[in-house]
Amino acid sequence: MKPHTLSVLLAGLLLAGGVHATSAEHIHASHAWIRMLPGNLPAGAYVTLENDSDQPVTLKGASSAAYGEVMLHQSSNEGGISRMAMLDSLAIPAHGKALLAPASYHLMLMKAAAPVKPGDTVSLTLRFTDGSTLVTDFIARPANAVDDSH
Ligand SMILES: [Cu+2]
Repeated sequence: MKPHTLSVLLAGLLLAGGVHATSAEHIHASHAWIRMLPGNLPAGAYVTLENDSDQPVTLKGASSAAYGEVMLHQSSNEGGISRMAMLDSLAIPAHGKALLAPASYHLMLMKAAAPVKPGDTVSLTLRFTDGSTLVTDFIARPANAVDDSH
Protein backbone atom coordinates (compact mmCIF):
# COMPACT_ATOMS: atom_id res chain seq x y z
CA MET A 1 0.00 0.00 0.00
CA LYS A 2 1.43 3.39 -0.98
CA PRO A 3 1.79 6.01 1.77
CA HIS A 4 -0.66 8.19 -0.11
CA THR A 5 -3.35 5.50 -0.03
CA LEU A 6 -2.85 5.12 3.70
CA SER A 7 -3.31 8.82 4.40
CA VAL A 8 -6.51 8.87 2.35
CA LEU A 9 -7.74 5.91 4.35
CA LEU A 10 -6.88 7.65 7.61
CA ALA A 11 -8.64 10.81 6.49
CA GLY A 12 -11.69 8.69 5.75
CA LEU A 13 -11.57 7.16 9.20
CA LEU A 14 -11.26 10.57 10.83
CA LEU A 15 -14.24 11.83 8.86
CA ALA A 16 -16.20 8.73 9.85
CA GLY A 17 -15.37 9.60 13.44
CA GLY A 18 -17.23 12.83 12.83
CA VAL A 19 -17.88 14.30 16.25
CA HIS A 20 -14.41 13.57 17.59
CA ALA A 21 -12.74 16.95 17.92
CA THR A 22 -9.04 17.21 18.55
CA SER A 23 -7.92 16.87 22.13
CA ALA A 24 -6.62 20.10 23.64
CA GLU A 25 -3.05 18.97 24.38
CA HIS A 26 -1.95 22.56 25.00
CA ILE A 27 -4.36 22.90 27.94
CA HIS A 28 -3.80 21.23 31.29
CA ALA A 29 -6.50 20.92 33.92
CA SER A 30 -5.80 20.53 37.63
CA HIS A 31 -7.69 20.85 40.95
CA ALA A 32 -10.93 19.86 39.24
CA TRP A 33 -13.75 19.54 41.75
CA ILE A 34 -17.46 20.08 42.22
CA ARG A 35 -19.18 21.54 45.25
CA MET A 36 -22.33 19.53 45.85
CA LEU A 37 -25.32 21.36 47.27
CA PRO A 38 -28.30 19.76 48.95
CA GLY A 39 -31.44 18.86 47.08
CA ASN A 40 -31.74 19.75 43.44
CA LEU A 41 -29.64 22.90 43.68
CA PRO A 42 -27.18 23.35 40.82
CA ALA A 43 -23.58 22.48 41.62
CA GLY A 44 -20.52 24.59 40.84
CA ALA A 45 -17.55 22.97 39.09
CA TYR A 46 -14.10 24.45 39.59
CA VAL A 47 -10.80 23.82 37.82
CA THR A 48 -7.46 25.44 37.09
CA LEU A 49 -6.71 25.58 33.37
CA GLU A 50 -3.16 26.19 32.18
CA ASN A 51 -2.34 27.10 28.62
CA ASP A 52 1.08 25.87 27.39
CA SER A 53 0.79 27.37 23.94
CA ASP A 54 1.87 30.65 22.39
CA GLN A 55 -1.73 31.52 21.58
CA PRO A 56 -4.57 32.47 23.90
CA VAL A 57 -7.20 29.76 24.14
CA THR A 58 -10.84 30.43 24.92
CA LEU A 59 -13.08 28.15 26.94
CA LYS A 60 -16.59 28.34 25.55
CA GLY A 61 -18.36 25.80 27.72
CA ALA A 62 -18.59 22.19 28.76
CA SER A 63 -20.88 19.22 28.67
CA SER A 64 -21.31 16.02 30.66
CA ALA A 65 -23.30 12.85 30.45
CA ALA A 66 -24.06 13.35 34.15
CA TYR A 67 -25.80 16.72 33.74
CA GLY A 68 -28.43 17.90 31.29
CA GLU A 69 -27.11 21.42 31.27
CA VAL A 70 -23.69 22.97 31.94
CA MET A 71 -23.24 26.73 31.86
CA LEU A 72 -20.26 29.03 32.21
CA HIS A 73 -20.91 31.53 35.01
CA GLN A 74 -19.16 34.29 36.83
CA SER A 75 -19.99 35.10 40.44
CA SER A 76 -19.48 38.59 41.70
CA ASN A 77 -20.13 40.41 44.92
CA GLU A 78 -21.35 43.98 44.73
CA GLY A 79 -22.06 45.72 47.99
CA GLY A 80 -22.47 42.42 49.82
CA ILE A 81 -24.93 41.03 47.27
CA SER A 82 -23.61 38.02 45.41
CA ARG A 83 -24.71 37.57 41.83
CA MET A 84 -24.08 35.15 39.01
CA ALA A 85 -23.86 36.13 35.36
CA MET A 86 -23.68 33.92 32.31
CA LEU A 87 -20.50 34.11 30.30
CA ASP A 88 -20.10 33.25 26.63
CA SER A 89 -16.45 32.42 27.00
CA LEU A 90 -13.40 32.68 29.22
CA ALA A 91 -9.95 33.44 27.80
CA ILE A 92 -6.85 31.58 28.97
CA PRO A 93 -3.83 33.73 28.10
CA ALA A 94 -0.85 32.30 26.21
CA HIS A 95 1.45 30.65 28.79
CA GLY A 96 -1.04 31.67 31.44
CA LYS A 97 -3.90 30.23 33.40
CA ALA A 98 -7.55 30.69 34.14
CA LEU A 99 -8.88 29.89 37.59
CA LEU A 100 -12.40 28.63 38.00
CA ALA A 101 -12.98 28.90 41.73
CA PRO A 102 -15.71 29.61 44.30
CA ALA A 103 -16.95 33.23 44.19
CA SER A 104 -15.49 33.61 40.70
CA TYR A 105 -15.72 31.78 37.38
CA HIS A 106 -17.36 28.38 37.48
CA LEU A 107 -19.24 25.83 35.47
CA MET A 108 -22.81 25.53 36.73
CA LEU A 109 -24.05 21.96 36.59
CA MET A 110 -27.80 21.56 36.26
CA LYS A 111 -30.31 18.78 35.67
CA ALA A 112 -28.30 15.89 37.14
CA ALA A 113 -29.06 12.66 35.30
CA ALA A 114 -28.65 10.76 38.60
CA PRO A 115 -27.83 11.86 42.15
CA VAL A 116 -24.13 12.71 42.54
CA LYS A 117 -22.59 12.04 45.97
CA PRO A 118 -19.44 13.46 47.52
CA GLY A 119 -16.54 11.23 46.47
CA ASP A 120 -18.02 10.54 43.05
CA THR A 121 -16.05 11.38 39.94
CA VAL A 122 -17.86 13.28 37.20
CA SER A 123 -16.36 13.55 33.74
CA LEU A 124 -16.81 16.90 32.00
CA THR A 125 -15.81 17.66 28.43
CA LEU A 126 -14.42 21.18 28.27
CA ARG A 127 -14.85 22.87 24.89
CA PHE A 128 -12.65 25.53 23.40
CA THR A 129 -13.33 27.95 20.55
CA ASP A 130 -10.54 26.42 18.42
CA GLY A 131 -12.64 23.26 18.26
CA SER A 132 -10.51 21.27 20.68
CA THR A 133 -11.90 19.54 23.76
CA LEU A 134 -10.49 18.35 27.06
CA VAL A 135 -12.12 15.54 29.01
CA THR A 136 -11.52 16.17 32.71
CA ASP A 137 -12.51 14.21 35.81
CA PHE A 138 -14.01 16.33 38.58
CA ILE A 139 -14.24 15.05 42.17
CA ALA A 140 -17.52 15.76 43.91
CA ARG A 141 -17.05 17.27 47.38
CA PRO A 142 -19.52 18.18 50.11
CA ALA A 143 -21.07 21.65 50.35
CA ASN A 144 -18.67 22.71 53.12
CA ALA A 145 -15.51 21.76 51.19
CA VAL A 146 -12.86 24.46 51.12
CA ASP A 147 -11.02 25.55 48.01
CA ASP A 148 -7.46 24.22 48.19
CA SER A 149 -6.32 25.30 44.75
CA HIS A 150 -4.12 28.12 46.03
CU1 LIG B 1 -23.44 29.71 38.62
